[in-house]
Amino acid sequence: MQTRIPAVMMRGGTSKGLYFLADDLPADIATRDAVLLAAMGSPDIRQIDGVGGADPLTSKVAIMSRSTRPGIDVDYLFAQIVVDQAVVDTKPNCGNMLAGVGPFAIDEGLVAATDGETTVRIFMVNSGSVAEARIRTPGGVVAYAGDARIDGAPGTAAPIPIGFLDTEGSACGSLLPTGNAVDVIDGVPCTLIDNGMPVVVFAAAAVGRTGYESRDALNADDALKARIEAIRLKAGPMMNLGDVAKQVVPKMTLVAPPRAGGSVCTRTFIPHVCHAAIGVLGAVTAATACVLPGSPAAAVARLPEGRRRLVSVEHPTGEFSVDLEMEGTRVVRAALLRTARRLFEGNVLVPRTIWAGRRKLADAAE
Ligand code: NQM
Repeated sequence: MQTRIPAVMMRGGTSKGLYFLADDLPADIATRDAVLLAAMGSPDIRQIDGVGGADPLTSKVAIMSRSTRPGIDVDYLFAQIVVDQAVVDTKPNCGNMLAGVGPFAIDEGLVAATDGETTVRIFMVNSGSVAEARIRTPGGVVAYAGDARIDGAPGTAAPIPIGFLDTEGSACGSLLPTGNAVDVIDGVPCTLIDNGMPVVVFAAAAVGRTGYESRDALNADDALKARIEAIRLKAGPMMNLGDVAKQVVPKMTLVAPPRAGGSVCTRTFIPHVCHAAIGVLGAVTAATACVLPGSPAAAVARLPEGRRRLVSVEHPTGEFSVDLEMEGTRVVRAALLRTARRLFEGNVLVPRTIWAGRRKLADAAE
């Protein structure tokens, strides 16, 4: 016997995962996590017994509910389902899955659409901060088709502009949890920073790499991965994250001078696999490191001047433009463009031994 749980699979930006209504999942967190692991098929490197895509970028879950907070439409909780470990990490946020939240909320009737465009104000539970997404809704219905292109996802789709206001210190308590623009760990000058995502930013050259290596080459580079993990484990407590051995933060971003007309070149480990592109809040945070005087990122970045700065973050499959609004040297607002698409709708099934479901037993499926 299995339990059917209503779920929608969506591409959000350059990620993909299951979107749930909170009311359809167990209220008890341990049971919820067991359900999510079973749904995705973790722990298993192929996730063969679940619907996860056997990659951190496709092993993600978004849990939504109507918000009771003033001025907010929907609460969004993100969960990273670790592929090869029985770990569900709700510490980090995910700005890519965030792109699917507005369309999902409208499609599921959590938010009433207006004709033309609907602004959805989203409380991001993981980070305690707010994002505002603008969704195209001609005739009050979500339009997924459009002409916006983002690197890391093929084709074009309707644009979803997203603005972030209060992302500083999302998990670490402050933008620079050590108070420094530079901390030296294992001989490598690093910036320990959190503008929406805890990230350790350091020069690729400081670990003997160019920063232009392919994702595959970096994923095969065991010596580099071991060195980066040693730095990460030391950075975690310094960033107020405690022991991060079983957490997917901080992310680790190598920076190098831009070489494709952008502002900075990046390679990001999330944290044990190199990202095919770069995370959304990871990119906001890396861009923020670039405008930080004296940081390793500032040393290699080529930035525009002014109060509004479009920082083009190069990554393995293209670039990600982050629009930073500055007050002096401080970033007060970040905006960017994503797309999303509803891919599959129905029920995901988990063994009844894991959860018998909210509804009466007769509703459980064979
Ligand atoms: O940084 C991957 C992604 C992410 C996270 C990761 C993200 C973000 O690209 O906001 O979107 O860094 O694990 O989906």
